[in-house]
Formats: sequence, C-alpha cells, structure tokens
Amino acid sequence: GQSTVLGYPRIGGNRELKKAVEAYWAGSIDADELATTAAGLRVEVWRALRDAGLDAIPSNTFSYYDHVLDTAVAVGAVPQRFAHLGLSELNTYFAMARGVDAEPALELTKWFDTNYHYLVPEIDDDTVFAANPVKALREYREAREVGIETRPVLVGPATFLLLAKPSVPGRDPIDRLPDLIDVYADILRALAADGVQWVQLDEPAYVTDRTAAEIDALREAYNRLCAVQQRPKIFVATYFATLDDALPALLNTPVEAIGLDLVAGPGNLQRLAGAGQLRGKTIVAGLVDGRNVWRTDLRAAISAGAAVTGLADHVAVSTSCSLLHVPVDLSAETALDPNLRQRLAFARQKVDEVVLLGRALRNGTTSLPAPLPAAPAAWYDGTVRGRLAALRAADRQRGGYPQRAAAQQARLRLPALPTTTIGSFPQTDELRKARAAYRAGRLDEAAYTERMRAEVERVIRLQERLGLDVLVHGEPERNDMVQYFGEQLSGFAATEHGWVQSYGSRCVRPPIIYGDVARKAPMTVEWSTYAQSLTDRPVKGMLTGPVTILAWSFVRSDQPLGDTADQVALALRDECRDLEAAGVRVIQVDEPALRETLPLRAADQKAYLDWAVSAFRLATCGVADDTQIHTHLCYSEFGEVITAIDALDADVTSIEASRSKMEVLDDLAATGYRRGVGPGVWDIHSPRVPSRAEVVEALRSAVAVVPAERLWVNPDCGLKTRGYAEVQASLEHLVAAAAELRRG
Ligand code: THG
Ligand code: ZN
Repeated sequence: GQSTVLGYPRIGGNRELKKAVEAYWAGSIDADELATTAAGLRVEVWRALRDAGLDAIPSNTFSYYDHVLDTAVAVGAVPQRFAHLGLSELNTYFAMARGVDAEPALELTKWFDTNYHYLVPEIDDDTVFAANPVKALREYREAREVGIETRPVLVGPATFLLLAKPSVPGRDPIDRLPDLIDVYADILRALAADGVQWVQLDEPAYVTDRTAAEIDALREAYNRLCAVQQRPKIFVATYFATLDDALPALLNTPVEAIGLDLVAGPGNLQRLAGAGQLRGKTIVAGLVDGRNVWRTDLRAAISAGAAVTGLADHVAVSTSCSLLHVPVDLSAETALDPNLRQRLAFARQKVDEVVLLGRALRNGTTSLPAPLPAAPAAWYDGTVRGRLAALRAADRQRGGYPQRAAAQQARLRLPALPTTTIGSFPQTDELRKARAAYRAGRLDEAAYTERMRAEVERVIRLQERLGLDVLVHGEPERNDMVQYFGEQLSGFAATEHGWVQSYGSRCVRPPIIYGDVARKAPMTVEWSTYAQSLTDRPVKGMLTGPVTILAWSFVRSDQPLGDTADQVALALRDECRDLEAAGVRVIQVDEPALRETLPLRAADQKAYLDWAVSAFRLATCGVADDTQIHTHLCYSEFGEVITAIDALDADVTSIEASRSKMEVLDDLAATGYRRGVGPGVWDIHSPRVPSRAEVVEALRSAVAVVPAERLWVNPDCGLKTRGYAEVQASLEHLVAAAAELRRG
C-alpha cells in the first residue's frame, strides 16, 4: 500500500501563521514578509511529510484563512461587492474573510460536524467563474523546487456549490455546476501542463443525506472532468461519515482514486464490498483518525486495510480526513503524564502511523510496534461508575413546569419581560494580563482573587445601575469555557501547545478527556456566591453543559459518548446542587454546541439527541422546583434540533435570534415549547450599538409569537469580545426598550 494524508495543519507548531497574519492586519509586517513566513511554513510541512516516509504528499492545503475561500478564489467566485473595492488581491481575500467598513464578510459557518469554520461562498446567476490556478501552481512549484512532488488539493466542484449560498434568495448554487465544471477542467489542464500527476478533489458534502439529483450531479461532474484530454489523475476524497449511495455513483465514473473514511464511517467497508467491480481504481483507505488524538490500534487498522485489499486492485493508506483538526506535534508536550502521552498521536505522529500501516500492508505485520499496556487503574473511578449505574429515570425529570414557574416567581418576583445578559462581560487586556500573571506565578492567589473580586463587584454595580433584573458575575476568571471546566475536573488533561485552527487566525486548545470524569471540588460556587453577596437581585450561576464540554474536547474512544457525557453531567449536577445550597436561585447551563455535533446522517441523529438531552437533564434535574434553570444556545441553525431544545426542559432558553429575525421563535412555538424564552435582541457579533427603537421593534415581533409572561430580554450571546463603551450603551437601550414594552 502507498501512504498519504488528506491534509496537514497549516498554522505552524508555534502558531507562526496566526502571528504573521495578525501582524499583517495590524500593519506591522508587509505582504512580502507575510508571504515569506507562509512559504517557510509550507516547505517545513512538505519536508516533514517526506522525511516521515510518506509516498504521496498533498499541497495547496496551506491557507491564509480558509481553504473553501481559497477554492472560491481559484474558480473566480469573488463577489462583485468585494471585487469592486479595488483592493490588492491579498486584501480582497482578507476583505471577504473579515469584512471591511463598507462590506460585511462572507458568512462563517461550521465545517460539517467539526469545530472548524469555513467561509460560505456567495454564488448566483451573475457569478462569472474563471480559472485562477495561481495559488495551487505556486505551491506545487515551490515543493518541486525543493525536490518534492505533490498532489494539489481543492474542494471539489459539487461540494463547493452545495456549501455555497445564493446571494439572491431563491437561486440554487448547484444549478451552476455545468459552468463550474468547465472552470475545473481549465484548472486541471493548467495543472497538467505544469507536470502535476495527481489532484485531490474533496467531496465531503456527499457523506450527508443527498437527493438522487445531487448524486447525479456528482456523477456528471466527474464523468465530465475525466473526459478532459490533458489532465492529472483524479483522487476524490470523502470524509467524516459513510458515502452510501454516492459511492456506486463515483465508482461508475472514471476517477482514478476514491477516498473513504473508515474511522467515522466503518459502514463504507460493507458498501464497498457490495459495489462489485472496482475496475482498476485505487481505494484510499482512511484508517488513521484525523479528528482525535489517540494512537491508532494498528492491528485493527491493518485488518480493515486488508479487507479493502481483498476488494480493490490498488489500496493506499491514509488519514480519515485532513489532519487540520488535530494539534501539530506531540513532541512539544513535555509536561504531559507519560502514561497518557504514550497513548497519544498528534498530526506529526499520525503521519508515522500512516507510513507504518502502508508498509505493513505491503510487507506484513511483523514490524508493528507492541500494543499498549492497559490504561492505569487510577484513570477509572468506581464511585462515578457506581453512581451512574444506580441512576433512575426520575433523576432526569423535574416537577411539572406550571408548578416550577409558580415556585420560581414566588421566590424571584421578577417583572414582566425580565432583562438579563448571557454571562460574560468584556474581557479587558488588564484581566487577561492578571490571569496570565497568576498562571505564571507572578501574581499570588490572594492578590489574584482580590483583583477578580474587584472586577465582579464592578460588573455587579454596573448591572444594578443599568437596571438589569437578573445579574451575572461576568466571568473574569475564565478563559475558554471548556478549558476552564476541564482544568477542574479529573479525567481531563490540558496541553501546552495543542492548538487547532477554529477559524482564520483563531485557534482553540481542546482538553483531552482520557479517564472517568469527576468533580474534585466545587468549581464555580465561590465566585457565584461572592457575586450574590453583593446584591439583592438574583445572580445567575454559570455552567457549561455536558454536550458542549464534549464537543470542544478530544473525547475518549473506549466508551460511548453518552457515557462520558453522563459522567460530566453528574459533576455538573453536583455543582448545581452546591450552587443552590449556597443561595444561588438561577443557574444557566449553556449548550452552544448542541447543534454542531449533530451526526451528519439523519439515521444517526436520534441516538445522539437522546443521549445529549438525557445528559443535560441529568445535569439540571437535581435542583428544587424553585431554582430556575436557564440554557443558552448559539452558533447555529436550530431547525433539526428544535424538538431537542424543548426536551431539555429548561425553564428559560436564550437563543441567538437577532440575525434570523426571530424566525426561531415560530419554530420553537411549533414544537409546543411553552416555557421562558429569551430571543437575542442585540447581535453582539457586531460592534454596532442597537438603538432603543430597534430593540423595541425586535421585542414587538417576539411578543407576537411568545406571550409577554414568558418572554425575556437579552443580547444574543456573551459580551466577552465586546468593549465596555458598546456594552454599556447597548444595555441601556435594551433595558429602556423592556420598560417601554412593559408600559404597553
Ligand atoms: N470555545 C471552544 N470552542 C469553540 C468556541 C469556544 N468553538 C466554536 C466557537 N467557540 C469558536 N470560536 C472561537 C472564538 C475565539 C477564539 C477561538 C474560537 C479565540 N482564540 C484565541 C486565539 O486564537 O487568539 C486563543 C484563546 C486562548 O488564548 O485560549 O479567540 O468558545 N473551546
Ligand atoms: Zn452564545
């Protein structure tokens, strides 16, 4: 078997790309210096892949911001609204990514069920596609110059259009496929003319449920591209789930290679077995998990690889998807427990695994390293397992809502249309510096606590002055919410350098869940009770829910996700009870990631939503009727999960709505949701201060759908990324708007 990977991290081992790109935006380096840093990072990656012994090496997987945006540029799909700005090519690119004063950016959205975000191409009848293979050619030549033959990668034409949105409502980008194929044909000819042997076209959109017409479009696209006279060989890569009906369609085209994810889509193997004649095609078997950080069980991978070898004439070994989704190099992690470390593989180590597997498929398995010893007993917690085994249905069930609502109102005595915020207040540079100094040991515990308490007090007083009804402590002590809880739970490990690109120059450092999860001590009770001690108004306790904690961590693969979620939920349940016992009357458990980990195939979604809802309820159903549970959801279209949102049974749900014009309220009402709801009336993702009249208008359209008794007034997300000037002005307008509506 040959060996390859579908893609590799581009940020650099020390986030060099992030730093260079942000320096360019800040004007402290120029375009040439940025280009030099970028070229250095690319060559470093190719050399690492070659030196590891990989047979086939991808190129054009580098990106200044996003590979979908790069593909848009490669096919000439730069919307007029950006082309007209008259900027340099590079600045036009960054304008599409980040917006400029005159033009908002392209929409940013989730890349399938990962934590990566791509920019949504805008396509309509006026889009004039034209081949612009400059970037792909440049990178191919750069690699060839250092003696490395590479395989340029692009998003495939069908997936590109299926991910795009029309800039004029009512149009369907996929209708433009015939035109786009002509342009891909031009790109293929240009690459072939330069000596390119193979291209990789990614078609992950076909691992989600697709209509027969969409599958026909895929077949048509590759039949036409394969008919191009002078072209490289075509490798169509798919990943994240099973290809199902699109597999026979692709096998029917003359493409030379097809990539299948055998980690997230083990069903691909059966489908392949049923497909019959593979007519000389290469099957690229994705055997090494590109989305998690565990070392591969090489023997299991070999047997899957051998099964493919029995079916196809040519088999290559690969990662299941691009390595974009894992940190760069485990060797940078010198502080990890050696017992954990020996079980991990980051991008660089996964390349070694792919090489080993390729050799083992060719030469037999005798040279495989010995399997790992069993995990230490200390990673498992008998108490947690016993508690989970003893749970009954009643532990995930609260009293009826009418009775809860009455008990909560008797205790909280809130006005109609209560006002609140989502939890975080602006994270000033000063706060970040204080946290960093504390971590580095330059600020002692007492001084740090005093500093944070002063901030909590300031935020409480500000909210009182503004006249908000339910206050928050502002979360000055928290960095990333998942990191914050991960640091305090057993079974979680943090990395020092394990950065993964989230969008553009922004990265996250997901914690690794390696063992049973348990709460070592109360996590948030001191901050919340301190905040509550300062005021008579209710202060919300703030927790992150089990689904989101899993979604933004690397998870165990040795037990079902639902079991890990329940362990996290038990820890949160204990935290809720401790908050309640300490006098906290309102507790918010955020689940912003509920939608994003929804399985890609509809057939798998119910099982996911069942465990997700059930874990949330385990976390929140341990409190008394008169403790009010809130939840907050954001980042997504809620369509598919709207019944699950109802099933969470929270007393109040705050939801991102300002950009979708309150449509979500109709959807929620249609499910029979009859509890409190706080549609975001201020889009905090923009620095714009909404006028009082705008907030009034948003509230009026909400009151048309939700009775005023159940309506809350709040921004659409936390305020951590905003500045105090905007926050203060916007909240004034929000409170004044609520008062205006109360007067009728
Ligand atoms: N936390 C985690 N995952 C997430 C989000 C989160 N995934 C989805 C969404 N929110 C992604 N959004 C962001 C927003 C900001 C940043 C990263 C992802 C960010 N990162 C800093 C940077 O790259 O400079 C680093 C932050 C740090 O120092 O810890 O700004 O909220 N887990
Ligand atoms: Zn939010």
